[in-house]
Amino acid sequence: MFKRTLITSALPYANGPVHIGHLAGVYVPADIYARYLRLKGEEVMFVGGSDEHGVPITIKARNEGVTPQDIVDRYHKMIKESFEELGISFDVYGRTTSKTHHKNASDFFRKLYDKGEFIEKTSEQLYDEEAGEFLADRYVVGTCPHCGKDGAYGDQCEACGTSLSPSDLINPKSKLSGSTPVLKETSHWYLPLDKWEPKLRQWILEEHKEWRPNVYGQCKSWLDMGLQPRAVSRDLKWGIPVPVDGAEGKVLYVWFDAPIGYISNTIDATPEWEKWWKDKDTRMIHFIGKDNIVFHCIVFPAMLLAHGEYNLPDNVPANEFLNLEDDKISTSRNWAVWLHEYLRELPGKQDVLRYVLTANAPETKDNNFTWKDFQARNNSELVAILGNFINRATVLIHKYYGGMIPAAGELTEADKEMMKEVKESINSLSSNLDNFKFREGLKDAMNVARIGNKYLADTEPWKLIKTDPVRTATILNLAVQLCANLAVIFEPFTPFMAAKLAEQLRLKVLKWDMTGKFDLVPDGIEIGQPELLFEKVEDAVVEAQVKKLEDAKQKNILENWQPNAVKETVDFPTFEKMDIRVGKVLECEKVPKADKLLKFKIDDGMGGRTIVSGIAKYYNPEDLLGKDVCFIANFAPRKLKGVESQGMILSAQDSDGRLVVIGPTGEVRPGSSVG
Ligand code: B3M
Ligand code: ZN
Repeated sequence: MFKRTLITSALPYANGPVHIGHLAGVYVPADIYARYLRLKGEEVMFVGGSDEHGVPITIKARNEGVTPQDIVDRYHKMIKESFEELGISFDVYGRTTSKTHHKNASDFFRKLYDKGEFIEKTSEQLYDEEAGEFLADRYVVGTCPHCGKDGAYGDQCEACGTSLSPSDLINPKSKLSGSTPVLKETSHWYLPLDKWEPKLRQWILEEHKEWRPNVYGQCKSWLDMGLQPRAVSRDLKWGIPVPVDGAEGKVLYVWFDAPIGYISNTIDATPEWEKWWKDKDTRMIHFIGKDNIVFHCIVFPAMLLAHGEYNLPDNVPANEFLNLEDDKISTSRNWAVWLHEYLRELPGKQDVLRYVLTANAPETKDNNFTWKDFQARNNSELVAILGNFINRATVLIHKYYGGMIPAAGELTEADKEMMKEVKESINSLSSNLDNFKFREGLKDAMNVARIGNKYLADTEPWKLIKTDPVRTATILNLAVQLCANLAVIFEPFTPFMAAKLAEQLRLKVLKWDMTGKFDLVPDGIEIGQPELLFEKVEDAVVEAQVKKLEDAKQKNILENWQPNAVKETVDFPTFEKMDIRVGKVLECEKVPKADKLLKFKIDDGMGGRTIVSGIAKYYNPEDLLGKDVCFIANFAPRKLKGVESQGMILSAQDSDGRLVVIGPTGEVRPGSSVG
């Protein structure tokens, strides 16, 4: 049996703010777990911090013309403050530019170096001759050798997810100067992962079959492919210098130093840090997103094994990804809900975000966040079920008893049944939280509120008060006890609401072993005034958020628009096959039941023809009346929504996707050929 739990959550890169994808994937579940264990009275250390090295930070600094230190100072502060405001209850939130971390990561490297755990290898790597620098990781972009998409980075193709080496890229280009890099020899230290493969295999594949299938499966496929030595140093200026003579200009690879940051931050948190990392009765849980699995399950454990003194993680409950309005969250496209903006624009709604992200947690597959769902979950779950029950119970206590808790009389079968159901839901909740099933756990917690609503609806104390005050007192006493249970079980999910409710019910502490009990609020005490725990989210609020996203998307499209690549060359006879003419619009109307289509009657100088065109979003039927347009006269006729279209009207597509009809700039007779 373990005595304590060390919880780590991935260290976000301090090169930008955090968004809902990070929260749903890592920080909200980690926080739920930490709060749950604390409620159970367990010894917990919840470690977070910023990852302040790595190429994304130096690229951002270069783009803005500031130093990498400026960038990490700005975002570390912003991330730390917004986590606090959301109620992420880190015991320590450190940073990898701290003195402690520099020393600790250097010592770690040096220990492995002295033990002979590294191999030193010389290889040819991409070098930017203009900038005079090697191009590590994201300093180089090119075409992905796997999916053929442009814009793949030196460490990963974001289009297909494959991890890459800079030298894998086709047509590599330097991000520093834009030039084509050359190959140049350089030497680096490598951690031979192959040496640790049998141990890792045994540890994960045999001893941790309970890990989530996505995590276990990814580890298995890595192990089955065979592990290779992995470079742990880079030729870069920003990072922790490699602590070896003759290693000038080389720093620790960010993925070598960052996980050591978990240890460094623990050192900063407590002089007793070693018990959290080395005692066999401590267990460690890493909360991460799926893109970090290999580093936390293979690379970092191999480092820990090579070091020899540290524990390996007991579980790595990695989440899949959260999409936003059915599209991949993307920092570069600004397709995200940023935490710091959410906190500013929807003040006081921390619990709602935590609730919605948990209800939609991407635990077993990618999931989707939409503002409509956000509103629905708030209004029809938090307000209508949870808030409503607590409000009804506490309002009635105030109305009938001036806020004093009435004593319960004899319990009926219905009371006992209700209490049994509550206990069952809470047992299921505990078991789900123990197994990192936060989404299911939240359903159990909500079920307790549903049981409460049903209990009041069935027993109708507002009617009974006139005929049976004794029975009414029992019902409302139990209802308040149920509210007290809700304060405890919702604390991990919605801590702000739980704290308010606890105060209202005069509960001094919340502990998990209070759950399932119905004597938590003593008879005769006076409870506080009912407060609105959740408020409705109005349409205008979510509409404004959706508009903000759409505006960002539009802006991004406009900024990144590029004309299409020119098509394959054609000769004149091929071009001439296309019979383009000028025609005059005689009539135009909407095609019924087709919101994209307009039906045109065109004077083509040959008796007229009908053409259907998909431009109804951009023109009203009367807009083009009397106008001259160009159309393809020998386009094979086709039926669109039952109407035969005898040609195609030409239009240009603007950068925002809008279609603009093409016509002659001067007087031309209908039927004239274009060429
Ligand atoms: N900063 C990568 C990421 O945010 C990285 C995590 C480090 S955890 C030690 O995906
Ligand atoms: Zn690719």
